[in-house]
Amino acid sequence: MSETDADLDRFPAGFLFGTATAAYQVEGSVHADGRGPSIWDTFSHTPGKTRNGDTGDIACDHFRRYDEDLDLMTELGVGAYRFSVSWPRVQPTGKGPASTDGLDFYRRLVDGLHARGIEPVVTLYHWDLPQPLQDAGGWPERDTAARFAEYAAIVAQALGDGVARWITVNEPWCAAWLGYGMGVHAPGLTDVGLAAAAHHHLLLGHGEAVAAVRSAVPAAQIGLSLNLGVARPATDDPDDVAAALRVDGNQNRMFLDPLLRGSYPADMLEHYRGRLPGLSVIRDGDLQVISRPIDFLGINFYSPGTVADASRAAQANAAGYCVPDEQPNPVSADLRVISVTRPAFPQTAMGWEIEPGALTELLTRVRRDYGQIPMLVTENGAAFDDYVEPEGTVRDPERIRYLDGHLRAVLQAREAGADVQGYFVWSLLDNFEWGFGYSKRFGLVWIDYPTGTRIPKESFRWYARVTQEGALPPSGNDAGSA
Ligand code: IFM
Repeated sequence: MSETDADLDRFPAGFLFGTATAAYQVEGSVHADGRGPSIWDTFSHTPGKTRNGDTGDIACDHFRRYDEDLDLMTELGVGAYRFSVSWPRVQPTGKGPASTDGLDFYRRLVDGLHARGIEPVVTLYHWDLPQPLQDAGGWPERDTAARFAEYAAIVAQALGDGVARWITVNEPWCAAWLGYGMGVHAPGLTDVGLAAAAHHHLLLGHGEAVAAVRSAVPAAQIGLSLNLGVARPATDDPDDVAAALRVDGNQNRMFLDPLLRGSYPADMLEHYRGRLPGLSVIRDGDLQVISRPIDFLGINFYSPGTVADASRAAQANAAGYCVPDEQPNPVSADLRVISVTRPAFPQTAMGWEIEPGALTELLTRVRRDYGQIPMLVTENGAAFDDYVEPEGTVRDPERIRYLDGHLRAVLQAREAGADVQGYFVWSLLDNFEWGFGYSKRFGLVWIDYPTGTRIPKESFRWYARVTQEGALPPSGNDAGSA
């Protein structure tokens, strides 16, 4: 092995290894202490919306078993735990005074983390909008951004003495486009114009929350987590190249440009003109709010994508791609694109292609196009069809290989000049995977849902070794042997 290879197994001192969860996916106890309903309670209780009708009512019971989960984190050796605060636990109706009981849960969590030497990283919004705010129109309404800023101020004042790193919004693309455009996430609407308006107000809410958190916690490090994509054209035909550019606009540039340059990309403004209310909701001064300085950019990454122009399914097929039979969703139809997959690439249980090098590509692209900004990979991980062996263990070599590959990709990106300062495995626990219910397992820890029993998987032991040594096993070693 060359010296360079050896260097690329090791992370610098201070690199933040973490793991992540989100409130609705793990907490359960949805009626405890006066918690109000969120759009995900409503959506998951609507017949046909989630796999097997699964809901987050009990989830991993983390609300009651958090102490046990904190002990698992100690064993895992992580320096940080990223969790989200449930808005309807703090403000049951989405406005008005805070629930002290609701906040107390997060206080206990923060204190428990500090007692174990683990840094809390708080996400303020991971999709559980209080239902009354949706009843008033939800994210397509400007007022929701103002309500979010109020809520952010409440949480920052309550937890600010114990939390130094804040993420305003998680994956606003999902909240806007899956929730209001494709209808596969709460609140389940299929209207591209509403999705575009929600997109803008989620970014506006982010900007307002940055100011709210900064004023309550002046020394805070504040950012947001974007699920950016790597959108490649299926062929070099100009129509496919243009299709990939439209997807890049929707997934990447419509976020990065307003946040880091203070303007929306012209091609996307043009594309969404006429989809109402759409981006007509932008008002003077909004872009200044959205582009308020942030301290880091959180990037969630799982898989790259390949797209073709909607008129070119036959050509993509002839070029060797797997082309889906089903009708494109409303957002892709509006963008006039189809997503295709490459048969040669392995996939996770979500059907997502595994290509770790795409993460390096993404991180270095952000650095190249938007300048030097500290980055954290705030989510990366994979679902596989895990099972418990008769002797009670869970062997998950594919997950170990996936994590190993993506951690190496982070090192490669750092080597290429991207300032990546940390990495969070999604997820600590198997949990409620939104529309897929409990059918998909992303955890380092197996959850036996009927009993709540936790079983650390082999990937847990593997990641514990990485966090302890600050290094990956030398490349060439079987990444699957934990
Ligand atoms: O489970 C989700 C998480 O809530 C947001 N990012 C992607 C994960 C896997 O789909």
